[in-house]
Amino acid sequence: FPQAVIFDLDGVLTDTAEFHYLAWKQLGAELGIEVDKALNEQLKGVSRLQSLERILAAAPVPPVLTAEEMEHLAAKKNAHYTALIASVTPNDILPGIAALLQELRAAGLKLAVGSASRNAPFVLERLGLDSAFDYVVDAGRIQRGKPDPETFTNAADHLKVPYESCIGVEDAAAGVEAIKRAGMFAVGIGSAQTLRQADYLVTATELLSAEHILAAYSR
Ligand code: B16
Ligand code: MG
Repeated sequence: FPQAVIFDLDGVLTDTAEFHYLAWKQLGAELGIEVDKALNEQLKGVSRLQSLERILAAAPVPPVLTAEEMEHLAAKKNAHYTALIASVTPNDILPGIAALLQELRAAGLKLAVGSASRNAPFVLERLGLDSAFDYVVDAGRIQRGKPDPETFTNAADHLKVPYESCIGVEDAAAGVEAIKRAGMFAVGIGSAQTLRQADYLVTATELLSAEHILAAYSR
């Protein structure tokens, strides 16, 4: 029986994935680089600096920047992003998530957030979910972001749960890969095309239920 469920934040608990997209799009426009949906798919779950590297690499003539210039651009994107998330409220918790958290708790499972976002504590607070989890991964302390498994193994280590007894929930290809490399059961939210490695897949959060997830895990 599983003992813990580790949730991604952006795109799983709430749709801040859209805000990340808009913020990168805005930064891209300032740099003359088109950030479209396909490029954005490559940024999901990926850290701020790595996302910036991928955007710059997509430029017709990729600019060569110093570490300082990179930091400056990343800070600019974050300013766009924090302006957008200031308006998040508990109404922005994605459909089905609040009920799912309650069901999993009732089933005795530990709950954690495994987000690559340094803004995760603020977003959780805005959502009114700051006390809903036993542990929130501090992205600032993770050495290697998704698709490296560290985000998920860090949560499991803190919860003192073996990796094979953990379930990870993700909307990003990099995130599902991280869960699988951690040796955990992967629940994907999205299309089978993007999330090929998921052990159990739904197309939207409202289709998630503790009963279905636990049944899929035990199969
Ligand atoms: P920040 P997740 C990830 O969060 C986002 O999917 C990704 O788009 C973002 O670049 C990354 O967090 C870093 O976020 O700039 O706020 O530190 O999906 O792992 O919850
Ligand atoms: Mg995500």
